[in-house]
Amino acid sequence: MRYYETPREEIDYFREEYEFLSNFYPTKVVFDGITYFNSEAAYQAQKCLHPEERMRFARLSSDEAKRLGQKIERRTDWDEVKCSIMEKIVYEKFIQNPTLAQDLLDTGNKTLKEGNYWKDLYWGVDLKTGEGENHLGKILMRLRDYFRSNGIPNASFPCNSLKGPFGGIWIDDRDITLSECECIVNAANETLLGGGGVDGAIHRAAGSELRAECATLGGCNVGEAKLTSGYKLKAKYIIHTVGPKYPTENCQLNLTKCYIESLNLAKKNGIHSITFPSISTGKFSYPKKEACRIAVQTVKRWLKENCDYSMKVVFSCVDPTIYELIYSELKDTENE
Ligand code: AR6
Repeated sequence: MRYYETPREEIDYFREEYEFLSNFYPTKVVFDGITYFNSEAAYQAQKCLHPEERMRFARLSSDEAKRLGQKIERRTDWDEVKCSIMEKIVYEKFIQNPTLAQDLLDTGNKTLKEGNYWKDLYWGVDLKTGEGENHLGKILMRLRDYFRSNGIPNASFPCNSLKGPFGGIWIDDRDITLSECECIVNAANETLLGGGGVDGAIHRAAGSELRAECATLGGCNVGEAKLTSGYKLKAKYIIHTVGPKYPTENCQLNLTKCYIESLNLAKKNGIHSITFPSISTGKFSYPKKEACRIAVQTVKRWLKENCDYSMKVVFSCVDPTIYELIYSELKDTENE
């Protein structure tokens, strides 16, 4: 009888209901400041000799990522570090997706093996012979034990952590209304009574009480900021700032002011975590590259000048172009 024909109390084929155990399973995972569409892409990206190349993996399917991983120039210590990197990524995948962590726990005490036909005897086992080191299965079983003893921890997802890969600054590709920070910033207009874009999304998610409070504030000038409650949002507060239209007189200065005034107002109110949208880059047509440069440089300068105050800053970038621009600006200025 061949190995795969014997009845076994184990899960040795990561497909169908057990596909979530595979790194090819399509679920977002944030790793080292980059959001990937699957853990395979996150893993392959870590092979890069030049870290700035990791972004190339961010939007790839698992197959595409695997292929690109075979082509890029590889870091020299890869063989020594790959197993511990894999463990970290798989851990992040599960804690960032707690329903998957629960599914992992539900596999009970069954042995987990990545059975395959493609002769990967390192991460899995050969489905015909049962031979292989099964490192992925071992990682999964270790995590399962860990979750069983300690519960499923809160995600160390950027939004819950005060430490970021860029000195306290994080990038998030989700809608700003989902932010778990204490405060989100709204790219509003001078009336503060709502509008389209991110403003519309925030008003919709916060509910009508927000508009009622905004109506008492007497509007807001370009480059200034005002605080309200967050109402139905997870965020306790909203800071409304009005970005400049492009092109207008002093638009660069006014865009800089939006970030500074928002951060000052947050600090004044004892806020320690804040999520920004990319102010003025939508309806107000500010060129994205320049706006992202201003955003990153201004925030970094403010954090430096206020280093006695703990503040986590998240850039919410639903637009992939903005995401990439903010990321490269952060990377380029990493050592400044
Ligand atoms: N989460 C995060 N970012 C978002 C979201 C969201 N839900 N929705 C859009 N963005 P815009 P502005 C991004 O037009 O240019 C309003 O009508 C979007 O991809 O919202 O400052 C106000 O009432 C873009 O990169 O703001 C004002 O009249 C960025 O947010 C005017 O628009 C800003 O786009 C303000 O224009």
